[in-house]
Amino acid sequence: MAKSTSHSQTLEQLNALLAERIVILDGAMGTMIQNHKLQEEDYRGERFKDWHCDVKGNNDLLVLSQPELIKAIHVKYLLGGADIIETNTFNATTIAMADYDMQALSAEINREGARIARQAADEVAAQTGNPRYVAGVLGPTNRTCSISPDVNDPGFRNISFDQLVEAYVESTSALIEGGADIIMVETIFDTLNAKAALFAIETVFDQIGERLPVMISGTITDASGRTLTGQTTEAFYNSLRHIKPLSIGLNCALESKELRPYVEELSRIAECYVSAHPNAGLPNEFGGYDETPEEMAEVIIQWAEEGMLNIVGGCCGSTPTHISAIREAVLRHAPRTLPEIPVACRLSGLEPLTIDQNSLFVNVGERANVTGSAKFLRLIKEEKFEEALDVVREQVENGAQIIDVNMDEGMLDGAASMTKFLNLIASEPDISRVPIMIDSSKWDVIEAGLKCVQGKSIVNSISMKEGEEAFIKQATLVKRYGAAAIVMAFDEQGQADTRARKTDICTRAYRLLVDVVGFAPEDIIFDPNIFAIATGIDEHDNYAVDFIESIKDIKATLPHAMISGGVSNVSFSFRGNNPVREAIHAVFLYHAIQAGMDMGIVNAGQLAIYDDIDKELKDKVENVVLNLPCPVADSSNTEQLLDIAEQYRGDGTQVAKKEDLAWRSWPLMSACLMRWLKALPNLSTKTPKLRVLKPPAHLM
Ligand code: THG
Repeated sequence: MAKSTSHSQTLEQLNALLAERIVILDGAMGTMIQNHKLQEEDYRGERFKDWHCDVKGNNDLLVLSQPELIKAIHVKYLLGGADIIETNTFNATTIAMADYDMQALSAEINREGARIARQAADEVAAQTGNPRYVAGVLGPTNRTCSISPDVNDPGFRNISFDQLVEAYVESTSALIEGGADIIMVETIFDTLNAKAALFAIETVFDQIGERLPVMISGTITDASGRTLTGQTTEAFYNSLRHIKPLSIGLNCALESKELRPYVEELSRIAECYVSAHPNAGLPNEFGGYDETPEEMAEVIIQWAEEGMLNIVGGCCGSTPTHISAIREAVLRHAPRTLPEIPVACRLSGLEPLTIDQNSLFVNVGERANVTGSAKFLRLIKEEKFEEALDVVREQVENGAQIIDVNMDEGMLDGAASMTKFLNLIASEPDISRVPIMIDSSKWDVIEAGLKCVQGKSIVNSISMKEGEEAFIKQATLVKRYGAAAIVMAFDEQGQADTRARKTDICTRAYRLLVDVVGFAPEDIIFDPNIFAIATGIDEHDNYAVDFIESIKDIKATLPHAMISGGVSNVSFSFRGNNPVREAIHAVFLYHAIQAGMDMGIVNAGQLAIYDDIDKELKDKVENVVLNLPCPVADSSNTEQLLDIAEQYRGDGTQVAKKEDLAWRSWPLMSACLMRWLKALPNLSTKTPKLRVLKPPAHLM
């Protein structure tokens, strides 16, 4: 029986119900099926009596072989007071069905599972006069996209993002065909699997030209409060918010008592409704669950009293009696009111990273870049991944809050290298606690990267260099993968170099992103291009000023958009002289941050402090960065800086003008820089006065 109401009407009804009271979800299917003590032949039924392998335990198959039994369980939950029932399709993806060699039945099981639930819901709705809803369930599958099944090979995966998407597209379409009102992604162990499910759901919504409400429910697997793949509750939410779910919640694993702090956390941070469906206690020695309906209701009533809940039901071990008791207990309490959550860029690795107006400058570590670090390139080429990971770890230890990863080098297979390295990073919790910035000028490399990260990452970068159509297409995908994006000030004419061009291009990109793509403005990070200054070419003299001035324009006119840039670019003309480069970075950042720069790709741990820079050096650098009139007749700021640059080089052979070598006391003079300096070949002390250096194109 097909429903007569449209999906948008259903959503309206559901929203009205959620505004009015706590909504009741059903309980466990497995426990109810177990009570029937079904045998192999019961699972097979008539249709599968000759199936070539055992199917006992394939509970989802029962929608085909024992449809009446499954429908009767749904009816019990509905009569017990469930407003929403979940389809019996937890393991019905092609991936999980492969255990029984039944992958070809996946679509049919999902469709029938939804149809049976729909019939039950509509019949009870007609009897009782209040509407009931069907949540089409997508389970986690039996494979994890973020974890290697082989302890000796942490970069290995036995399932890919694309395979998951394909399976979830099939399940989702079938659930909707069968009559589901809601799509529910539940018991999420691995957020990357869930991101694939959301990607698939969006793909199907696109195909059918309609959207259904989406419920998301994760699983905290231990008392430390993390998912199986190591995310905290907030990091988990940040990874999945992009689909604008109807609700976010937690289910399974912990008993209700232990689940509480995490439901409370979601209740505090989520702008959508919050759900919980805990187990009826922990499994006993026989695998059963002992918490009585009264015991379970007693814990849950406290959550309701404190206004934490919008949707509540039960997971393993719960029965219609549990659901009735919970309903009885919570209905006296008002539902949680949706909080006003301030707009902010909310990223995550294993842990959340929120960037808002009050945030300090965010450091993005630049060293995991094959074009930006000779050492990193060598390590990747030689497949010395342990050492390459050490480079990244060192960045995080030195204060990088995000890690930029770039594999754009002619000799490398960019997509394969990106995949390999991000998979390796995923198994290093001390690195993967921070969000990843996927850096490539090639879209296929970016997309390969997006398929490896469970957190909310940043794409670096997209732009209008190939026109609006390609830009819109890429931005739509970035949104679907749930990432923020760096948008370069780059259009069909090329990279913007003046303040006016920078501001104009960013404004045009912003309007397309926000108005056409529906991109969240707080997920837009503009990079108005940091180019090298003091190169000896007059046209380059105002580059830093143009960048800084454009920040002010963008911040004043494009709400919530942020600003980033590759800071080390600005000092390319002083390559080989790190102390001077660091001074240029410090002065540049001092002014750019004041203008509103939110984050930058930097050599974390080697950032000098503006106030600590030797006065003479600082003045000359300031003249260069701000393109001030040169105080010396017949000279230039660049020449003036070059004049003193050598005495700051710091290779030990130069005679410093002053005994106190300011840079030596800089906090940035870390062991790693000292090593780097020692490794330098003996550079000639006779540096030509004016070096005209062009920064390599790939770094600009
Ligand atoms: N904007 C955006 N992304 C970017 C850039 C940008 N990504 C790449 C680059 N520019 C930012 N990253 C770096 C990394 C390293 C250096 C500069 C920018 C660098 N490296 C030393 C050098 O080349 O002298 C490396 C020396 C070595 O150790 O081998 O300066 O602008 N969105």
